[in-house]
Amino acid sequence: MRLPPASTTHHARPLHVGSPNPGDRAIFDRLVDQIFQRQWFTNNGELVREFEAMLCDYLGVRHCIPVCNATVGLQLACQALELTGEVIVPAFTFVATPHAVCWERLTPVFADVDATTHTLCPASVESLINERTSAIIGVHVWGNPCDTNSLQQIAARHGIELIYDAAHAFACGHEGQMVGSFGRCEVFSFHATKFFHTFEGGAIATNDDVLAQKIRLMKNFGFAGQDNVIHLGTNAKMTEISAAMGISMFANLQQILEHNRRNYLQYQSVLNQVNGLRMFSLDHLQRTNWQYIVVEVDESQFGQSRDGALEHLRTNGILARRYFYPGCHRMQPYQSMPGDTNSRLENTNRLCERVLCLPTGCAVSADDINRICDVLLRSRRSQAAA
Ligand code: T4K
Repeated sequence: MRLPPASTTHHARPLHVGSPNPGDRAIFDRLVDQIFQRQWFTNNGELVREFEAMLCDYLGVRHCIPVCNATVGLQLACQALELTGEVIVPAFTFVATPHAVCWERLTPVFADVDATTHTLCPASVESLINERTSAIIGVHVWGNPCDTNSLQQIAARHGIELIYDAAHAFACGHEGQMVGSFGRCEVFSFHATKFFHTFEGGAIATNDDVLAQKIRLMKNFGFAGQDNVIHLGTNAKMTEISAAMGISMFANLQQILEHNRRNYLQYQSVLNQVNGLRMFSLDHLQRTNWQYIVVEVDESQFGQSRDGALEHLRTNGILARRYFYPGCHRMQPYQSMPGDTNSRLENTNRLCERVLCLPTGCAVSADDINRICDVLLRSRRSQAAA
């Protein structure tokens, strides 16, 4: 058994959304010793190369280039594809998605998401395409793959690029394919809060050799060899210590998946019986990492608002989150941009008002889930005094 045991009930211990999943500590320690023996800490070291080979093998993709984080990975993808003008993105995502676009001096244009899948609505995307549009960035939110077929058809029809923010979607897949090989490239996040992590980190997956070569140059200042800079570049390299964590995560991957799945099914068995709560469904997916417990709260039926429930949970030491409130379009600098984005983002706005993410991952035990569900149900106004 490589995973440390999940806690038993301990009411004083706060329960977070985003508690890191553990890598295999013995493997990690051994790799750290090697790093110190070699005195090689970064710049495409042995562990980064080994980690990349493991990623490619696991995902069945030709290239999966480790980078320092997904935000910079998305920026590199925008640069490498030489995007211009407008890029269509969802507003129901972590703000890193439009920020990466904006940082590259491109204009993010927000499309609505589908009310059920929470991913980009193809019809909304197509209605926003014009002569300035150079790309679509889909987000596989909660590890649920976008409607890749429809988006691919739209991109082809209009001659624009299609890339994916796959920050949530490591170990997920559909259409018989792992996430990693859809679109021109896909960008994973290996942030500490993700299903699979390297403390901070990310990777750009692609089957396009030419694009991969360009991204490799660009992530290392454009160096083609010592003293030979042949391209504009930045510093987006992953360190050896992060790669060591990633390699050690592979040893636990299957057990983390199983733990997450058990947690999901336990939550589902309770919460889907409750009037006014609807859990985002993962169990129909071909492959998922079960990393997100997402509940939509319908105040009129549940008898408490989403924010009231959140506050009640917090008071009881349960740190749930309302991702992605208030929606990227209501954050700066996007809120101040011209145009009436709000009226076309009906589903986004509804989700931003209703979604609550509950703690899961290896740090969360069956006892914890009983307690979290109990506290959530007691947040209902009629129950508050009970
Ligand atoms: N695209 C999407 C769709 C994303 O969700 C993200 C990242 C990105 C792109 C960008 O990827 P990176 O550039 O980060 O690789 C957190 C994460 O910082 C962020 O990576 C993640 N999405 C986002 C959804 O969540 P915050 O602002 O909520 O972080 P924070 O500090 O409030 O932590 C979240 C929870 O995790 C807290 O309950 C505490 C817990 N936590 C956090 C850390 C860092 C731990 O228990 N241990 C830890 O070490 O953004």
